[in-house]
Amino acid sequence: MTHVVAIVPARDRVDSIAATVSALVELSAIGEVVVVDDGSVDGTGEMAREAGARVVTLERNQGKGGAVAAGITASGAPESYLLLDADLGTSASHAKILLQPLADDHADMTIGIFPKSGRSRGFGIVKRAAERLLEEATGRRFIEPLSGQRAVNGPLMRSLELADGFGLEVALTIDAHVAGARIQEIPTPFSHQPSGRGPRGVAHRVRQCRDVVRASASRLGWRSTLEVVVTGLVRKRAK
Ligand SMILES: Nc1nc2c(ncn2[C@@H]2O[C@H](COP(=O)(O)OP(=O)(O)OP(=O)(O)O)[C@@H](O)[C@H]2O)c(=O)[nH]1
Ligand SMILES: [Mg+2]
Repeated sequence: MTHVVAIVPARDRVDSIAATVSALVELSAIGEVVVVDDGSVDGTGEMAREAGARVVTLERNQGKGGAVAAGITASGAPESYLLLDADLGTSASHAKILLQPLADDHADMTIGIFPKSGRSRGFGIVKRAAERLLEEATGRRFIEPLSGQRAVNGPLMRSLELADGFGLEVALTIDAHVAGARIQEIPTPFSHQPSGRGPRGVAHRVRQCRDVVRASASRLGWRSTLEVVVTGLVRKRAK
């Protein structure tokens, strides 16, 4: 049996963390569930612990990338990692789908695609920018460039320097591609709690955009990054 550690970065997710962790601890493929409580003030850490996770507590908020990096540092050297968002709830049980291609040695990283109906309902701007940046960096079109639901080969993961905040996913894909990794996107029946188009959702997208641009700029250069983002905003994606 391969040794798999699931890492769940969480900030103020007391509403969903227990269901997410409970679903993951039930999966025999997962050896340990590590929740990185990133400066939560709502009791997320306690809920996660009660549900069966090992909790790594960050006193001050470090952002998603820093939290995942802390989870990896605290997790020894597993054969594979699962990265999963805290708001998956009971649907986290589908995480095993992401592991199969790694177990079969068909992929080094898998990315979970949400069903169409369950995808984030934002404005699509950050997603389109991320899609274009990944296309520039890898020559491939990704369906869910920002998906945080991933299985990653252990040695590959430990060889990469993770980007800060919400730049994590785009940077992971670019860096894994540069390292020659086999990357597969897989349809999964996950569901989550999209932040939508309200003030919370807009604030989330602004932070996400900033972090994606920073992570890309440090890999592709500022000039290419800004060119790609600006043309992506102006031009509709060619079908
Ligand atoms: N470590 C850490 N994780 C965070 C932070 N903010 C959000 N997260 C986690 O990142 C994951 C994704 O956040 P969500 O708010 O679900 O974002 P999303 O699903 O990409 O976007 P929406 O569809 O707009 O909600 C969840 O596990 C959050 O708990 C943060 O500041 N630090
Ligand atoms: Mg979410």
